[in-house]
Amino acid sequence: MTTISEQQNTAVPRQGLGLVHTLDAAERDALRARLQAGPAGVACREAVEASALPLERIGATLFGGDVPFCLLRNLPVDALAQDWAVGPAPLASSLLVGVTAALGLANFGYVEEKNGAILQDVHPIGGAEQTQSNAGRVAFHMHVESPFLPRAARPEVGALICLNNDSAAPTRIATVDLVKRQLSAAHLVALRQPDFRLRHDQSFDVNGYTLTVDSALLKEIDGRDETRCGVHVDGLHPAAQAAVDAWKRAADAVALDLVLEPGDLLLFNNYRCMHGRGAVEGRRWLKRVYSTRDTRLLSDRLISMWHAVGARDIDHSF
Ligand SMILES: O=C(O)CCC(=O)C(=O)O
Ligand SMILES: [Fe+2]
Repeated sequence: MTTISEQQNTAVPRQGLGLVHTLDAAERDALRARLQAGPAGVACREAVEASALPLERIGATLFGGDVPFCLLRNLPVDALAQDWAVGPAPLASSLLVGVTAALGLANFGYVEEKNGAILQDVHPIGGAEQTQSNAGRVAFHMHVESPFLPRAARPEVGALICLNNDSAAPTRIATVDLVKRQLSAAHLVALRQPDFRLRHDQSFDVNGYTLTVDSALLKEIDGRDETRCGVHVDGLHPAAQAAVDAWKRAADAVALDLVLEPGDLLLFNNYRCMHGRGAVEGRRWLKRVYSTRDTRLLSDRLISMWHAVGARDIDHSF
């Protein structure tokens, strides 16, 4: 028989919210007016800088906070008609560009993913229902963006803005710190060894090749642990496989479910958080951008994965 205190001790903790900031109606309308007044680019950044968004706190949370993700709510996004289809969404696009620029981030796409698209539409796509990708409908397991690429080629920050979520599918998020706390010391030691094989994401067109890399899944960088655990990863021996299985189970167990609503913008540190998505049953449309402060591999706002894996002057060990 278990006592109540034992039950509490074994209960799985849930990821707490990082910074949440909601604009009031007047602040939202003022930001909309500023975004609509100017053309794209610099004007978006200036509109965001002039808004009521607490940019310093957002930056401090993303780059140095204990819970490095932020939910910004009630932002002015494009109103959709009843029979909307995915298409241009100038307000949502301006917000992604403006907020990331105001945080000192550079946006980029990959040459080999979605034809180099920088602002990407995230929605279910016919034929991809069963895939582990943001075009799928089945639950998308916890992952980081582009885990198979070296850190300098991975997004530092992922940004997702919601235009529609009729399906009420949750975006799931968990920090490395909280996932770590669920694991045994032996599993954590195992995750720090280069005993894991990561394979390229399905969203990349690798010209028929299979790109793999062997790496640790957990590493301390600048005093904080980071992960590069993705969906497509195998342990190279049974103890490594047991450790990654435990890691994925823990990430699933502690993840916070955020049902984004139109006007919600989620920003997360992609080195220090994992994210995923529940199953999608109805309509849904987010816009996404990858951002980074590390622009060494960027050329004309693009990273080529072939260039990244061949680059001599970056760390390829993690
Ligand atoms: O659709 C979501 O909520 C998240 C999907 C995702 O993981 C992504 O687009 O990177
Ligand atoms: Fe993702």
